[in-house]
Amino acid sequence: MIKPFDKPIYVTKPFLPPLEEFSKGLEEIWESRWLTNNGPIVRRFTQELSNFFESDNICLFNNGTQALQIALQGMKISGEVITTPYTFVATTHALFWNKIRPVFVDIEPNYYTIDPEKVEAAITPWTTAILAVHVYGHPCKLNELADIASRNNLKIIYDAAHAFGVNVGGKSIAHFGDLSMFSFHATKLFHSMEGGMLTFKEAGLKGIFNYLKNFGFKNEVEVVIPGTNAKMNEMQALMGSQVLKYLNDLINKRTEITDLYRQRLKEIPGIHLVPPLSSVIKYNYGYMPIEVDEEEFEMNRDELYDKLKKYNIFTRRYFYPLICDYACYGSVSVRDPLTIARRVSEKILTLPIYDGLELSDVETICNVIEYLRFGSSKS
Ligand code: T4K
Repeated sequence: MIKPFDKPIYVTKPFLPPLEEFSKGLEEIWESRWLTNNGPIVRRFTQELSNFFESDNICLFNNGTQALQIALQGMKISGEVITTPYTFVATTHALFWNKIRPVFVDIEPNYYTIDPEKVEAAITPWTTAILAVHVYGHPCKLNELADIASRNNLKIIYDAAHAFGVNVGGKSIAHFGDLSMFSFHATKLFHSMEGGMLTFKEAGLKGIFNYLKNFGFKNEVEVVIPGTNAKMNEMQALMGSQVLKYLNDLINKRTEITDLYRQRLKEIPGIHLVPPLSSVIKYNYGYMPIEVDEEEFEMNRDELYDKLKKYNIFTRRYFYPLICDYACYGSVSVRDPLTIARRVSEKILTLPIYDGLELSDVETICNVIEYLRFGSSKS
């Protein structure tokens, strides 16, 4: 029997900059007494991200969900949108809040992103866009989706909530499709406590998004759109700006963790890893998904999930259940059998990964998984 961890090991733990650094930043806020409404730190952070993404077409928000809702509204997306059921609920909620009908289609089995062939088959005269997700930061099949969109005059919107720092062919993932949404939530590799960002092709959208996130105010006396309140505040921007400086360190640490997990877990029957990504992809190591095969592991995913808790290891079943199986989407008719998405969602488990996770902790987590498979004889 392996000794359980003394303290809970969660699926993630946010990185925090050194307290002295953050306090220094807080002094600036105390000095200015500017807390929100496009303050100096939000403006500075916007510029830093603009430099990072080499684009002026970016807009910051209080969270990723509102960013996506506003994106769909600002782009006037309507009717039906083809999307994936294998994601976090917020992806579909953003459609619902815009009165758009989600059309769920299957994913591909290796990286769990939307299957372009299924997208093409689901197009109807009411389809206006594809809402695809770079799930776990794995890039979608970008060329295939671009081709389908251009042949059918559809917009491509990427939910890139997990994909900050991912590059494809030397280009940021933000530069693919018509628009991408990034989440800066505390549980993400890169975060601003809460926060979100849109990057987009059409420069004209920036003004619309700025109106939509600030009640539609053009000036003190003119409201041009019935907007909402989705502004990032100064504290969020301060956190984001400071975390950005550590991004490479964070990715490097997660690379080491992933390498160790892969090396240890590949030997365990019934634990399946995501195949190596193409060499043109610079990955961010945001998540550590594994598939648990009940027959080979001699235990199903849920049993493993529960047993790991006894060792104080709190994994997550991102993403189970499928979105279309939540009661609130029960009335959405789904034509695609979603064979792969269903299979993956029954087997998936995301393991703890964050910069503060020691390699010795990763060893222990792997020892526990190995012990649960083989029993005492192997450990
Ligand atoms: N699209 C996709 C594909 C997304 O994954 C998300 C968000 C969105 C859109 C929407 O973006 P945002 O509006 O959130 O910006 C978490 C996050 O809340 C959510 O942002 C994220 N996806 C989703 C995948 O995961 P929960 O409900 O699983 O989080 P929670 O609170 O259970 O946290 C997970 C673990 O992290 C905890 O067990 C402990 C640790 N933790 C968490 C927080 C909040 C900490 O150590 N410190 C913390 O402050 O949804």
